[in-house]
Amino acid sequence: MAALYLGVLLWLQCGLLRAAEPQSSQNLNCPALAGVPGTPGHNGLPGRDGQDGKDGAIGPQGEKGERGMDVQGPPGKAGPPGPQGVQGHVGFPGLPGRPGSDTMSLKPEIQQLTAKIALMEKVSSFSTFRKVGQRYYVYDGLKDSFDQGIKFCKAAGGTMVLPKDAAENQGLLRLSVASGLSGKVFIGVTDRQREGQFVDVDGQLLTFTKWGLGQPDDYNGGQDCGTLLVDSGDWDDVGCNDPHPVICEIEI
Ligand SMILES: [Ca+2]
Repeated sequence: MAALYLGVLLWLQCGLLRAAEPQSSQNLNCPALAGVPGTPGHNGLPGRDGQDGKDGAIGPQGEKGERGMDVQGPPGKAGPPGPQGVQGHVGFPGLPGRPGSDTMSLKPEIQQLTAKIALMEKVSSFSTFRKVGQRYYVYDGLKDSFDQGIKFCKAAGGTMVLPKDAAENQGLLRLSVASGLSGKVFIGVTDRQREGQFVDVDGQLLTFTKWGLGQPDDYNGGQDCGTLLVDSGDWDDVGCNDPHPVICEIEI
């Protein structure tokens, strides 16, 4: 009650001073009387989310878990091989085998026939061929040097033709005529290693010859390879690089 009385007294004093000296009374610290409280304002909008807090302290260790199921895991890798064992005992003898069939005993003959058929197919691939003795004389239109003829016949699975007797010489003559050839055809004889001594392509001495009259004459010193004259069947030596028809013989 005393405080309220002092307050009202101080307010009245300040009011008098303001009326007398309006300028100086601006700096007076006069209390103001409290008015009637107004109605409360509306609630403001919610503030923004705050920043994440710091991680909390590590919690206490949990309780021990229950024992897992007893399931066998997958097998591990194979280990290194062990040392060699002791040799075992000799086993009992086996039972006697069954008698061989006819197919087994015929096997070599079948192989021979198969090989002959393969050679016959090769022979028949030439444009003309003729069976002479145990061999086939074949011609395929090649006209070349003596050395190229040797290579050609070797690649064909045979050798350059060389009659071994009068019948084979006649057979070569007939094949040449049947092939429409004329002039001379190469035969596998040469005296390049030793002048005047004709040998076959393997270097073996000849067992049969059919040289024409006055042949071989090594005309002008440049005739070291043999030919057969198609018109007579006689032999003549010619230049090895001269091109002549090449006839091969293939043994079946
Ligand atoms: Ca000659």
